[in-house]
Amino acid sequence: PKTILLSEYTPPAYLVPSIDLEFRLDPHATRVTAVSRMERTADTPADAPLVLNGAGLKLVSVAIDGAPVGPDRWLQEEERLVIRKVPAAFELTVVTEIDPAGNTALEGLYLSNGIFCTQCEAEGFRKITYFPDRPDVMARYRTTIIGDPAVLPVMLSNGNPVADEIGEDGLRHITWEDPFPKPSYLFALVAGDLALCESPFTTMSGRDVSLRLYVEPRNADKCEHAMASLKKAMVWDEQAYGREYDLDIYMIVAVDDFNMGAMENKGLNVFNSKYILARPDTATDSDYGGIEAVVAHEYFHNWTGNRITCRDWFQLSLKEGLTVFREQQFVADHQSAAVSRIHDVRVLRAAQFPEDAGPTAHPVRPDSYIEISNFYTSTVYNKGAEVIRMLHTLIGPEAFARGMDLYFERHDGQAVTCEDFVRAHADANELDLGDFFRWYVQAGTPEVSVETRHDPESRSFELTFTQTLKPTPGQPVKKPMVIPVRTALIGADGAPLALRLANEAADAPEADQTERVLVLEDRVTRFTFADVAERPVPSLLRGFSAPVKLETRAEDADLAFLMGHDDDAFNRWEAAQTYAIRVIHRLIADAAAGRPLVLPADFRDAFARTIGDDSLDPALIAEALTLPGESYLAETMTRIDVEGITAARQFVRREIGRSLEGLLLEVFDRLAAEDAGKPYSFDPASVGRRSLANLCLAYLGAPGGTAGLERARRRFETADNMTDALGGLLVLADQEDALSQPAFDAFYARWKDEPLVVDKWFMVQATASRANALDHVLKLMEHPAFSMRNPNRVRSLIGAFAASNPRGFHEASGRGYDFLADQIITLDASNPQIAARLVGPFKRWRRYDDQRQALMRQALERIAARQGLSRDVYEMVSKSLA
Ligand code: B3K
Ligand code: ZN
Repeated sequence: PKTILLSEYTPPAYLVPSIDLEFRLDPHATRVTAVSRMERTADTPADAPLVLNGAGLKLVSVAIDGAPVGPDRWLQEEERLVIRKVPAAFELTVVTEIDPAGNTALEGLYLSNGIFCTQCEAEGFRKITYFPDRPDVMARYRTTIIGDPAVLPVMLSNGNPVADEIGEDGLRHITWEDPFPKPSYLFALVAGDLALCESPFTTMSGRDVSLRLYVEPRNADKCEHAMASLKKAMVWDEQAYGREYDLDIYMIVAVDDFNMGAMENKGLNVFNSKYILARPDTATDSDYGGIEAVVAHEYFHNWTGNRITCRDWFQLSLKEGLTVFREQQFVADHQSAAVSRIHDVRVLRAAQFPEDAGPTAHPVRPDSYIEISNFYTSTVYNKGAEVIRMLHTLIGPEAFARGMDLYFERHDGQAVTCEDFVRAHADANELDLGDFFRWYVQAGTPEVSVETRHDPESRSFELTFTQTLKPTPGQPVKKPMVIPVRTALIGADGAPLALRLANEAADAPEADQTERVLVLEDRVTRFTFADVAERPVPSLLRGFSAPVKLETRAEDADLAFLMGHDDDAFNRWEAAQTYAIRVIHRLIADAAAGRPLVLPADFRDAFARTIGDDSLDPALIAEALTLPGESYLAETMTRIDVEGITAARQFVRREIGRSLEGLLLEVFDRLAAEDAGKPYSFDPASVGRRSLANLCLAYLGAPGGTAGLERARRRFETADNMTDALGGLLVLADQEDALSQPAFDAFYARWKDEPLVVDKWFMVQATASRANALDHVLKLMEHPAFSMRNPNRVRSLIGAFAASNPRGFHEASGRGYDFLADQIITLDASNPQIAARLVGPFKRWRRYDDQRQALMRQALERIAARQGLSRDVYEMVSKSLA
C-alpha cells in the first residue's frame, strides 16, 4: 500500500462549481447519475487529464457535454478513472451502479435496518460515483432521489426540498438543493420508514429554523433529550461565538449501524442511534451526557468544519480539535466545569497518552498516512483540543475571541490549513505564534519535572521546570514546546498567596494575582517569586493547562493537603489521583516482592475526609474517589505488570470498602433516600448524587465484601432509571456466577428488544473481572443477539473485552490474543475500519513482560501474514510491528 505525504499536496487541477446527482434507489442495484460542471484551474496545463476517484463502482457510462466517451479515452485503475483530452470547461456525466445492501463496510451508501444512509467522510463519496473526492473541491449539490414511497416514505438529502412529485414510473422523485458549496465528504442521503420529531427554533437574527429528528418508529419516544440538546447547542454557539445556523432545516437521522459516533453532513447529520436515543429507563447519565456532547459537536461543525473546511486530510484537527474544544467548553458551561474537565483529562490519559507513547504516535497534524480512516485518533481529536485550549490560555479569552472572529471572517467558504488557523490568531492580536505551532508537528507527550527551593532568609521561592520530549516514530530529535503552566502557591493556612515574580515591582498590576500562567519556552525555565515567608505547597498545571506528564516531587502529606485545600477543584482531584497512583505503585512493588499488602492509613484517612466533606459537590467527591483506570495505570509503568495492577487496584477497592464500610453505607443510604420517589432528571446535581451513590456501592460490593450486595441487588431490581440499575448490575457482575447469572438473565429478558440496552448487557459481561472471562465472551459470541455486522455490538463485546478486561485479555496463555487476532481477521473482510480499531489493544505490546510480548507479537504477525488485508488493518499492524 502507498503512503500519502503532506509534502506532496498539490491543488486540484479541475474544480467542480456544481453537481446534479440522481439516485434511483434499489437495495442491490442503485443507479447513480452524476452530472458535474468541471473547470480546469488557471495553473493546470491544457493536456492535464481529469483524474477522478472511485472505488468498488460498476461504471455504466461516461459522457462529456452529452457525447458518450469511449474506453479509448479513459483508463480505469483500481481506485481511479483517468480521462484524457478534456476541454477547459465541460459537463461530465457519469453513471454508476452500486450495491447498498452488500455494503458491509458502512462507507458510501449502505442499508441499516432497511434504511438507506450514507457515510462519506473521509473518502466514502468515491464509493457512490467517480468524482474528485477531496475536501478542497467544493461544489453546490442538487440531489434527486427516486424511490417507492410505500417502502421509503422519507427521502432526504442536504439543504432544502425544491421539487417533489410522483413520476410516470409511479415512483416518488424528490429533489433537494444545498445552497452552500461543500466538499463531497459532507454529502448525505437518507431514505426509509422513519418517524419524525419536529420542533421550531428561532435564531438570534430572527430566522425560523425547523429542527427535525428522524428515528425508527419504535424509537419515537426517545428523542426528547437529543432535541433539547440541539437547541442548547444552537443558543450556546450564538452566545459564545456569535455563530448562527444558516439553513431553513436542520435534520438528524439516527441509525443502528454506524462505524463511529455521528457525522456532521451539511444540514443532514447522520448519527449512531447511541448518541440520539434516550429514555430514563434505557439510558444512563453517561449516555445522556454523551448525547448532549455529540449532538452539540456535530452542530458546532457547521461553522468549524463545514463553512470552513480542511484543505486536505492532514489538516483534520483543524476541524476536529477545534470542534472538540468547543464541545468541551459547551459541556463545561452546562455541567459542573470541574467535573467536565476531569472527564476530558481522563479520556486524554486513557487513550491519547498511550497512543503518543506507542508505535502509531503521530503529530496532531500528521505528515503521512496509508489509510486516513486510521487518523481519526485521540491525538487528532483530544490532543488537538488541548492545543486549542493552550492557545486560549496563552493569549487569553479576549484575544482568542478576536482570533476566532478573524478566522471566520477571513476563511468562510474556504478549505484551509492549521497554519491558516494559527495565523488568524497571530494576525488578530499581532503575536508571533511560530514556536507554538510545534504542538501541531511534534508528536509525543512532553515530560515536565519541577524542583522547588524556598529560601526563608530572602523570602524567595523558586520553581525550576525541565521539559523533555522523547523520540517518536520518524522524529528522533525535538525542539522544546511552549507549555503554559497555570500556577498557584498555597500557604500553610490553605489560602493561595499573591504571586510576585522577583523581577517585578511590588505595585506591578500582576503582582497581587493568586494564579498565574507560567510559560515554559526552553528546556529549562526558572521562576523566582518574592515575599514568600514560609514554604508554600505549589499547585501546578491547574485545570490541566497543558497535555504533559508532570512529575511532581510533592510529599504524600502535600498531596493530602492539596486534596483538602487547593482552591482549584481540578487540582484537588489531581492530588487525589496522584496520591492513589503512588499508593497503587507501592502496593504493586510489595506484591511483586512477596510482602503483605497494607493500605496506608494516611491515604485511607484522606479518602474518608473527602467522602465525609458535605461542603463538597457529590459529583466531585465521586471523581476524587474513583481510582485511576487500569489503562492509565499501565501508562505510568515502564514495564506493565498486568497481574500487579489488577491485584493492587482490587486490593485498594476492597480495603476501602471494608475499612470505611460504615461511612460508605451512610452516604449511600442518605443519597438513595434523597432521590427516592423523585422522577429522573439529568441535571448536574442529580447526576452527581447518582454517581457518588453508585461509587459507594462499588466499594461496598467489591468482591470479597458482602455489605453492599444486598443494596446492589435491590437497586438493580427496583431502580426506575438505567444509571442506578446498571450501578447495581455492575456490582453483581463481579460476583460468582450463582449471583451474577440470574441478574444477567433478568436484564436480558427485560431489554432484549432495545438494542442499545442489549449492548450494555454484552459490555458488562465482557468487562466483568472473573477468572473465566474469555470463556464467557466466547459463549456470548454464539448468542443469537450477537452480530459481527453491527459495530456497536462488536465494540460492546469484542472491543470492550480487549480494551477493558485486562485480566481476561492478557490471560497468560495468550488465548485472549489469539481470540482478538481471529476477530480482526474475520472482520477485515466485511468492515476494515472496525477491524483496524480492534488492533488498538495490541499496540502497547512492547511494554509487557517477555512472554506476553512474544505472544502478542505472534498474534500481530499472524494477522500481517494474511493475503489481501485492507489498508486499514495493514497500516495498524505493520506500524505496531515496526
Ligand atoms: N467527522 C466525523 C467522523 C468521521 C469519521 C470517518 N471515518 C464525526 C465527527 O468527528 O464529528
Ligand atoms: Zn468532529
